Amino acid sequence: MKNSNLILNAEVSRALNMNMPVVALESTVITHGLPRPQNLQLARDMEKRVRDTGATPATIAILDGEIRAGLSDVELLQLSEADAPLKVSHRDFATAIVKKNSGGTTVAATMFVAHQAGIQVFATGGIGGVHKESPFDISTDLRALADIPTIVVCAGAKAILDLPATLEYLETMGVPVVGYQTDEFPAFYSRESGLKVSARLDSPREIATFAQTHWNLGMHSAILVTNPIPESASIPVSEMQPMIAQASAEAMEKGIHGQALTPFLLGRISELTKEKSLNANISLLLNNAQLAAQIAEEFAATKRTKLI
Ligand code: PSU
Ligand code: MN
Repeated sequence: MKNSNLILNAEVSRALNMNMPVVALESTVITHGLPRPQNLQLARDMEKRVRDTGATPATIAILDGEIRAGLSDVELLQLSEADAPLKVSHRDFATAIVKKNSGGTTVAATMFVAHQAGIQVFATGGIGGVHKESPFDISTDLRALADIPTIVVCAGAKAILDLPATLEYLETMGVPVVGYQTDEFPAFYSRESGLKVSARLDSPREIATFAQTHWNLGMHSAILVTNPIPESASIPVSEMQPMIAQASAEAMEKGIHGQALTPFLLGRISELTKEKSLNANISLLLNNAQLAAQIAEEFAATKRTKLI
């Protein structure tokens, strides 16, 4: 392990040593993405979904200045109830460590830790991207996708972002955007966006083979796997659009920018759509945890075959 600040729990460490499937899970969704008490329930349910699908969950977070991969139930509780937790992306690790803070790791930060821990597959809800409010507000998630060789399973990106610009950035950086059983880039709450993925793949095995092929060529980027929200929980774009426009206008009016912008927009949208968006969010997160566990199993199987 390259990072002496990184602590793996025993279960994750054992699974990795045995080449068993492991799925990294992010924690900004726990600290900044969902309200209490749904955040703790979701964290537990995502871990359970990963286990039920046959893989070991490794929730990644910072606890009292320590970078952790794999949390106990008590530690999940501690994180979900932390007082003013940090939202930790690449630039914030050293801050959290020297100040001994606790925080949730963003998609970018979770990829960074997962890669150092030797975990290839990661499940999240939605990635950050290029914001509409300011063309210079580009999430570190996009740079991490360009640089860190992991398989990131998400439900696309929310229409609070400039989705065409986000896809252009990913194309420039050479990041494959895979549609799982779809040709269209999903827009988080909605299955449709009118935008195309770069490759459609229909099974977890094909995705594992695709990732091996990409990396065997010498590529170093992530593979972004986009998994549309289950039909029953999805909300049409036309229904979301007015709420997104309102949240965006309020953010500009209040001068909200930087790290606070994404949590503000997400919070306002969930207030405006009430229970519906919360249920959609939970449904897609569990769906992504399951697909990530299936991909991790296929990926681990290819690694075990090579060792024989
Ligand atoms: N998108 C969502 N829900 C989230 C986030 C993004 O639909 O909770 C979180 C993720 O942790 C993501 C982060 O990595 O917000 C991006 O923040 P920023 O735009 O400040 O980079
Ligand atoms: Mn930003």
